[in-house]
Amino acid sequence: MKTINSCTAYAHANIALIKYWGKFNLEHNIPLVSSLSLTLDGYGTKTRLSAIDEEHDRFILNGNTEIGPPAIKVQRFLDYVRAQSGSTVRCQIESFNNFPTKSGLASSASGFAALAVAANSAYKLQLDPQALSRLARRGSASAARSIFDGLAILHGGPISEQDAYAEKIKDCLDLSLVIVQCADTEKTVSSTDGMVASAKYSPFFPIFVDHQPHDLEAALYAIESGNLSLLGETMEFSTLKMHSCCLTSRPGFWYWNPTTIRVMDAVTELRRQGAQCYFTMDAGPHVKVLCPKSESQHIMDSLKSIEGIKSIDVAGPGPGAYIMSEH
Ligand code: 2P0
Repeated sequence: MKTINSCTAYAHANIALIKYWGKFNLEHNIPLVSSLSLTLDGYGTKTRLSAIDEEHDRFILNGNTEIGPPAIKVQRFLDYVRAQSGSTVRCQIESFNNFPTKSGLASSASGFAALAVAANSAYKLQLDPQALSRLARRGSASAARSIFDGLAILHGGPISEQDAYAEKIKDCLDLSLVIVQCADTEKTVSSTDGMVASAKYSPFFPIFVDHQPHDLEAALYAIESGNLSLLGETMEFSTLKMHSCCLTSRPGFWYWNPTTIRVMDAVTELRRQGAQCYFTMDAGPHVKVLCPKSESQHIMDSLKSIEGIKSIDVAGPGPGAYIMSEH
């Protein structure tokens, strides 16, 4: 039996500008569409992994020992790591998010990216960034993108497991996301359940999938040519198509609340007045507003008094996942 070292890793959350929604392969967690994201500074997960002499792994999230689905997901992920490494050592995983968990702020992205980096070191898998991204994807597809700093594209579609990884995209845009928290409760429909239901029931889902290559191409062209308005408009189109699939599932479901709508309204009005700002929402009620860094303070000041907002903050591009200590 091979032993393992302890390891602490850190990863930042990312927000999809062009959304992943739907699975090509549920078992290997291969997304049905490619997606594009921005890894954020300031929103992260710190994860410490250490060996324990027990029958099962122990997952402690924000100080609470998890049982049920989150613990099972982590255990399954580590079973895969152990199968790759030839080790049978069980471990304790202690994770801390510095932002709300399971609310649509991408905690599973930072969580599984940090866990992948820690497990790669502890179980001595010696994975390169592309393989690390593939490993993180098995935990949560969005986690594959948090391995990298700034903008990243995650490849999806009817592709092999080997081809389903993320890679970094270079950019010259000085982007910020104003993060508007519109609730302090956990979401009721998980992302996985939401996307599986959308694919099964929504008549709009095939349209979302059909449009994805064009949306990605437009976003990549916008990034390359420094065209923020094209990037922002394409981003809004992507999120509205994703949420249309949720609304038209059977039964329909929605991640938004009245505050979400008020913020969307305000962003649209600010744009009418000449500001460069665009909204996107994930599997939760929060609104993330894309804007140039130079306008982020003005956007934040203009939105902060909207009824129902729990907090508002600005995030810029953040670093990729990294090891903090190996003992
Ligand atoms: C994304 N989301 O591209 C999309 C947009 C939420 C909305 O990826 O099933 O936790 O574990 O692979 O990555 C959130 O879902 O889902 C997500 P699984 P994940 O960011």
